[in-house]
Amino acid sequence: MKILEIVEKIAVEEPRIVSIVGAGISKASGMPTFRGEDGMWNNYSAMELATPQAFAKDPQLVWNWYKARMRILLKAKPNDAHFALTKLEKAGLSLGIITQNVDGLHELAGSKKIIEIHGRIRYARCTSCKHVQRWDKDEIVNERDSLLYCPNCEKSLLRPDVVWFGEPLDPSKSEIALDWLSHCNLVLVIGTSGVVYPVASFPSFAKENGAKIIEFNIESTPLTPICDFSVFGKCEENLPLFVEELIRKIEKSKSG
Ligand code: BV8
Repeated sequence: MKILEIVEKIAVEEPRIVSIVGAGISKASGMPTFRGEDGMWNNYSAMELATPQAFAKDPQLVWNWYKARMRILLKAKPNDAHFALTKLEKAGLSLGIITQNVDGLHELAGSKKIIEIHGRIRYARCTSCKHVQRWDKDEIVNERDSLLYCPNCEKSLLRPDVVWFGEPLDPSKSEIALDWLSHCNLVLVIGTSGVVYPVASFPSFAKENGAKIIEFNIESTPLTPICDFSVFGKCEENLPLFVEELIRKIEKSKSG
């Protein structure tokens, strides 16, 4: 179905939109996805590396993975899909973005209402005390096979400030996310394989609260069956068109 037809059919007068975002939105910015053909790293899978067990066993291997990702991220820029969500927010139509991505590209695109539900790669936190700091500096990122230690308690290892598999989400972030999902009337599910929980359960939670769901992905996912519409193709191409048509429709209905 064409984007224009979807905008006509969703028939949401005062859109209160929540965007649930995954690695696919940052693909066009050069960031590798987790499960795509580029999702592997040195023959390891993210599932093996993004865990507390992997870090306990070989912190250097895990830090080398994050440094490899950061070297790509330092050259990455937000793409048209990120900017489309910023436009949605500026038009007053977005309750917020719930992103599984840790790359910080939504903030760089100018979005303000963001929940980084799986954390943020540009920060490192101490494994013992409460110290948190940025680490995305060239001298750190390019120094291979070196670990980061806490300058505050001076003994413990720093770890990436992200949520690994088997770790709980930040309850305060989950609470805000569920509040948004209870009050929204339209969810955009963008560039996510819909396999990582609990975020993969968020679209159906919103649907139970009466929201319509639109998926933007290059292929169908386990979430496709619960979506009211699926826009197949690159989100960096389709999402800007959708946002433009939606804003145009609302402005037209306001001007009578
Ligand atoms: C939790 C941060 C409970 C790190 C990430 C056994 C033991 C323990 C837990 C579990 C278990 N079995 C299941 C679980 C739960 C587990 C889980 O869901 N596992 C799955 C895989 C089976 N979840 C957890 O562990 C979560 N915590 O459950 O805690 C708990 C409670 C109390 C006490 C203790 C524990 C925590 C999950 C968070 C993991 N951290 N990231 C880092 O980034 O380094 S997840 C990681 O995957 C990223 O955040 C990533 O975003 C996320 C999901 O992947 P996607 O974003 O969807 O990316 P993916 O590559 O998969 O897909 C890309 C999509 O884009 C594709 O669909 C593709 O078609 C599409 N695409 C590509 N290009 C484009 C495009 N679409 C549009 N346009 C394009 N151009």
